[in-house]
Amino acid sequence: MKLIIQIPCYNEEETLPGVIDDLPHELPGIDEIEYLVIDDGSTDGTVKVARNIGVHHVVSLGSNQGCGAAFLLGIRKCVELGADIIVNTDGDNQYKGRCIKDLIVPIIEGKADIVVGTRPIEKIEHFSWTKKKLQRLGSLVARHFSGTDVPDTTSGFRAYSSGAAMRLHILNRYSHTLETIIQAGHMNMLICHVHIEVNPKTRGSRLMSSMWQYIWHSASIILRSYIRYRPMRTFFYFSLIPGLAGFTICLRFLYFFFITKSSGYVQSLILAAILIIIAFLLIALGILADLTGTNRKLIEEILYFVRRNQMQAQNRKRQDE
Ligand SMILES: Nc1nc2c(ncn2[C@@H]2O[C@H](COP(=O)(O)OP(=O)(O)O)[C@@H](O)[C@H]2O)c(=O)[nH]1
Ligand SMILES: [Mg+2]
Repeated sequence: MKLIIQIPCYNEEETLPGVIDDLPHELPGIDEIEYLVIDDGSTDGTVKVARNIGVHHVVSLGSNQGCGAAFLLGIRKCVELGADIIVNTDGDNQYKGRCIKDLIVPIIEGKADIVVGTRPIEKIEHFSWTKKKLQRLGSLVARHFSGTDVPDTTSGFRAYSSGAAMRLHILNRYSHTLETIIQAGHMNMLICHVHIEVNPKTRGSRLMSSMWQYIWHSASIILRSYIRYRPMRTFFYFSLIPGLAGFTICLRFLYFFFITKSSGYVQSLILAAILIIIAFLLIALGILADLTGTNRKLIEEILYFVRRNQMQAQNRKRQDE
């Protein structure tokens, strides 16, 4: 079995040597371990440092495209390089490399497609009270929308089987953590979690520079990912707001019209009609999105088979050499 540990990096020249130093060189059940650094348009010496400290592979996005884009390039490259298991960790030395041995066990045993490292959030001293509560709330919402029971959905310390890596797509550039959990949940992948430890803070989070930016990004990722997988249900829920309001106003009009024999309230009848039309339009949008979603699922399936065939051809070529 081949394990590739990937590290998306944006200006991590200072902390990268510590990350690599901490990574395992051998692990039970693993024949080969390699490291891959994904340079996300770093302007410091990240690439040079990575090459000097013996990182096996360095790929570059060319310009800064965000952690989500870097993660996606990484998993595609790992599959191309013949990885059976891919571990993703941060370039800021946030996660302890020694926990990788626990992270990969459920995949080696065939019990999971994705294993998420659960941080001891309440015990992390450098996390503020607000950050701890936000992480808990984010995880609660993401668990609900993904239908999974992952306690720490924003942890970037994870192991993926090559099968899971071939199926996943990251459409947002900002972060991969929430989108992959929601996708994996709706694709019925086996997701489990193990407890991990974290290192003391090396620098502040760059992904969470402000609380409002974090909430905005996370909410939009969760909502957009959910709409992609459950469009009919989402638009139906949206339609309930104007639908119920329109229906109530309509009842009020009918009450006055038939019971009190009042001929007024035409404005409210117009408002009710507009709200009910909006509700029907939202349902129609849901049906259209659902039909588009069916096509997307077929395309995902085709892409998976293309990637799998490519991987098998590459593995055969490697064995022949
Ligand atoms: N902030 C940020 N991180 C990036 C970017 N591209 C890749 N990364 C890497 O993504 C990982 C996670 O970023 P980090 O700031 O540690 O986020 P946090 O762990 O969620 O607080 C690090 O290894 C970064 O080097 C980017 O555009 N912005
Ligand atoms: Mg980090």
